[in-house]
Amino acid sequence: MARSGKVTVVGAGFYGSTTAQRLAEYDVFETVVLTDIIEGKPEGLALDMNQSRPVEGFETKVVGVTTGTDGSGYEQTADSDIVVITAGLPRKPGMSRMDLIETNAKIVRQVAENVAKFSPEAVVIVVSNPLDEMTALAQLATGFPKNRVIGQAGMLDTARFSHFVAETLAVPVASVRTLTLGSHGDTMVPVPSRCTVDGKPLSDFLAADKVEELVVRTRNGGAEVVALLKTGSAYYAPSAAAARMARAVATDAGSVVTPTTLVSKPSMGRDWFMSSARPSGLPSTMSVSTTVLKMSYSASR
Ligand code: 2OP
Repeated sequence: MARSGKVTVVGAGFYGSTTAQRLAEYDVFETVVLTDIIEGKPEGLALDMNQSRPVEGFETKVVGVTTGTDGSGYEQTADSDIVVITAGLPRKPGMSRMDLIETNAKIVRQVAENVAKFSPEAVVIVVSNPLDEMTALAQLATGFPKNRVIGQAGMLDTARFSHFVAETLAVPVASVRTLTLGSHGDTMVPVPSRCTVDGKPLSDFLAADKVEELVVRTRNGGAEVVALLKTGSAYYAPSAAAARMARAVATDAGSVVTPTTLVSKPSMGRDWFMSSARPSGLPSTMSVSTTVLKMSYSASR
C-alpha cells in the first residue's frame, strides 16, 4: 500500500498522543511527527508507538521531537502536509473552555507562528480550547488562507450526540445520523431535526423532552467527562474526530464533516468562525452550507 505525506501533531498530552497513535495506525501517512515541550516525552511516546508496529501491522514511522519556545525542534516538522495543534492546557472540573483563553492563546500563537515558518503549505487542524477562538487565532497567526485552518469540534460534538441517541434507543450507533453545529461551547447547537435512526426522524422514537435531554447532554458532553476524570479532559472521542479529519484531508475522502472555519460575511461587515456542515476532502473545495445555524466568533472584533 502506498503511504504518503507527513502529519505533525503538536502537543503530546493524552489528546495529542492518541491522535498521533490513530494517525499512525491508519497506515496512510509516511511519517507522523509528535512534538512537545517536555523533553523526552514525545521521543518516548514515539518509540513506544513504533514498537507497536509489528503487532498492529502499520509501516508509518512515528518521530518524536522536543521543541523549545524559541522554535527549536520545529525544523523536524518541516514541510508537513497537515499539522494538528493540540497544544495548551485542558479544562479542570467546573471550568468553561473560555477560562483557558489567556493561557492557551499564548501557546497557540507561538505554535502557529512556527507552523507557518516551517510548513507554509500545511493544512492546520486546531483542537486547543476554547476551540473557535483558538482556530481564529491560528488563522491570524499563520496568515494562511481561511480554507487551510480548520477547527475540530463539530465532528466530536456530532459523535457525542449520535452516541447518546444510540445508547438511549439501544440501537447500533451505525444506524444513527446526527448533526451538531455552532460553537464548541455553551452555544453549541445539536440539531434534532437533522437526526435520523435507520433513516427515520428521531421524533418517531423519542418524545420532545427526551430529545431535549440528549441535546443538553451533548452540549455538556466534554464537561461530563472532565467532571468524572477530575484531572484532564476527554481524549478518545476528540482524538478520533481530529484524526479522522486529518485523514479526510489527506486522502480527499469526500466525507462530510463539520469543521470550525472562518466564513466571511462581507454583508455583515465582519468575519466569523463557526462549525458548519460541508464536504470534506481538500479544504480548498469546501463551500459553506446553508445549514449553518450558529455563529460563534468575530475575528474582526
Ligand atoms: C472536549 O469537548 C477536549 O474540548 C474537548 O472534550
